[in-house]
Amino acid sequence: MSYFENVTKITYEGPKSTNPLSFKFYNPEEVVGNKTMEEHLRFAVAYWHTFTMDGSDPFGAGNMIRPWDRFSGMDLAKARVEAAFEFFEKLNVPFFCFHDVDIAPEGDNLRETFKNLDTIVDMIEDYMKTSKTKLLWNTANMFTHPRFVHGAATSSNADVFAYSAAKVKKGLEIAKRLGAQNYVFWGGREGYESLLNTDLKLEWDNLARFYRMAIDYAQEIGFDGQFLIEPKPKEPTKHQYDFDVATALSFLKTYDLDPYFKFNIEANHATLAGHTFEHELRVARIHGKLGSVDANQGDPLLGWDTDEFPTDLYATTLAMYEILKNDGLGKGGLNFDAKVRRTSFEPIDLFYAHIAGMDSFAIGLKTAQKLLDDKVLDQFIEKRYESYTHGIGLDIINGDADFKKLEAYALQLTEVTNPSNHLELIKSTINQYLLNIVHDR
Ligand code: XUL
Ligand code: CO
Repeated sequence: MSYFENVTKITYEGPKSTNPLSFKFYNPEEVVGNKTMEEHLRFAVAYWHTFTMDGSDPFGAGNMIRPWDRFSGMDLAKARVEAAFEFFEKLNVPFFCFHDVDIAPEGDNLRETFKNLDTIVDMIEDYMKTSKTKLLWNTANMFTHPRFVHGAATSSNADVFAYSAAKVKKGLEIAKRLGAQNYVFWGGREGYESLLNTDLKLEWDNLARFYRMAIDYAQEIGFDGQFLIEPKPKEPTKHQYDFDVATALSFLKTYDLDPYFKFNIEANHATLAGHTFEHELRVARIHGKLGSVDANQGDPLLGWDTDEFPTDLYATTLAMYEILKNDGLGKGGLNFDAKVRRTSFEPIDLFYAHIAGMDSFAIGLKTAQKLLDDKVLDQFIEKRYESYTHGIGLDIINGDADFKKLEAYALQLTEVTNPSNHLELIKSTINQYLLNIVHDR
């Protein structure tokens, strides 16, 4: 039985192709730098957006047409697995990601929920035996159900802390069984609404206790995937604890948890935090903490997490630049935590959207590789900080300067002259590289 019968396997047809169901730039086997595109980009389909979302928003009902919608309950969960593996195969994608509640419905109690999960995980495990698509990461949804109203690990209710621990325990067992490369923690409700009634210190301590228990249990069962924290400043919570990379890193360091985690950086979370995507990637990278990416984009005119498919070539280029500088994502990948717009409600749009995202990152990859090969940004940066390579600058770097020496040096300066940054020249150079890649010159 087929869920997408009008679609055959999507292949690379090149930039001149007019076939909407083909890749114009993503050519999995093409070598860029030292790896194939498939190895560089490690694309993943997000189960929730692609197989469970119905298009509803705070003002409108679900409107998506999905071929599995004639089913319900566990039959629906099973149909989604069948559809998912057909989709992965047709899109030729190497990875997927899910929350526990995406793959199986919750039962009347936790025991039943786990039973439902076991049934579906059995089925997924079976599919994975013959599919090339692997599990990039899984996670536990600890934000949708009303029990998480006050948070999960940071809830004021210890029963909820325990419930959350049980869900993550199960999630780690599933990760181990399915060979997940990573396990993600996104604390959608780990934060506060008001400080008037919040014991901030207790909540932070509890979050650290929770992470410690997760590390211990992963070690106990021999799960060797990478733990990832996905920062987000707000939404649904007014103030989320894992606000951005810098905040989450300081939390991890305070509790001596930093050796066990890297970050899963989401583009739209970065912009919600008032940063660029590349800022978050850079901060994670320079601390050796760039683990994985939720590849999407926001809308500058809307102030929330719109989770659009990434099509901004400037953003994908600068993101891939950071990833190449990081020598790749290791166990991580580019997960399309992205949804089709409510107005794109036909099943075929799921393919169009992923193709758009994959082609956009392929262009970003090729452009970034060329920028690196030609040392374009490196040269600008080298020149800009040149004053630290000799004289007083080198003394500062080498620890051979103190305030007294610097004062003496400053006093004998007759004038301080600064060179221009030439930022517009840099931007137009990047445009030139982008257009040359797109036109294959
Ligand atoms: C929410 C979000 C999540 C995480 C996984 O903004 O990004 O889907 O990626 O829980
Ligand atoms: Co995400």
